[in-house]
Amino acid sequence: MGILNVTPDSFSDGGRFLDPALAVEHAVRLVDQGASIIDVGGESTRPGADPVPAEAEWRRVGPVLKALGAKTDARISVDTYKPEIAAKALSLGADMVNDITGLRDGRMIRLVKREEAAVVVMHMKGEPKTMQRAPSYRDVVSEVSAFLDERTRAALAAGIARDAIVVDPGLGFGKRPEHNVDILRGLERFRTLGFPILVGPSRKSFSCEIGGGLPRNREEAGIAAAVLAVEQGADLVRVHDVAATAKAIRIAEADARRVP
Ligand code: HH2
Repeated sequence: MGILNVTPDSFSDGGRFLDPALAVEHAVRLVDQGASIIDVGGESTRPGADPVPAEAEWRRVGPVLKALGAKTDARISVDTYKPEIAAKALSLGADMVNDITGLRDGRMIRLVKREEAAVVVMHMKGEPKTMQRAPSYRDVVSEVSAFLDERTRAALAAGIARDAIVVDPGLGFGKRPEHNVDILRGLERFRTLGFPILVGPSRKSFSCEIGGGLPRNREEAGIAAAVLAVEQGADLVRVHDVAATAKAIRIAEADARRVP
């Protein structure tokens, strides 16, 4: 999954793709590099970020979503927790809703069901504005897993198809660095939920801590984290650096096949 942030303030690519033409060009490039899904977002949810009104969010993503369908065969995901934005995106041909609030809004559940869309159900502790103020867990993998279990049961009970659902433990969303590393190392434990697993480690500061602080910059740290995630059973990785990540994953997979 390639990231397309149409925002002025995303933590790593804010302001780069506010021009719809540049955004579409970037999406096409990500697909050429190996992305099979493009995730279009119009609100930064980095720690400390303020919510964006729906009108402003749509002014950012609407023109891009309108143009994108004709430019690529890749699946289109919309990164929003607002049902009104998701509804407009799906009516323009988006295939998937990436909901960082894990379908906590009943209107979103009903919309996804009605439109027969795919959905990413993500875990977040708190909300972006305050989520990094001393988050704590007894056992982060168990607690995140219990939340995803509860939300996916609600989705199934409302009639959303089992094969439309993807789960995501929400790296960096109300988690300290050690929580994120525990999730990456314990990713296999999410398999018991019975859904494909998506993770988004890309350029997040915690990934510089893997390997005892070996990666020096966020790009290479994120790529290493994506490789680890795939080795631990992730089905999808949400990344900015599609070309380098795809190459690194292919190398690691080829290596795994050679080891007796
Ligand atoms: N991370 C971000 C945004 N959306 N969605 C899912 N499912 N999983 C993630 O880990 C995830 C996500 C944050 O990254 P980014 O989009 O690069 O930054 P910003 O929120 O500042 O736009």
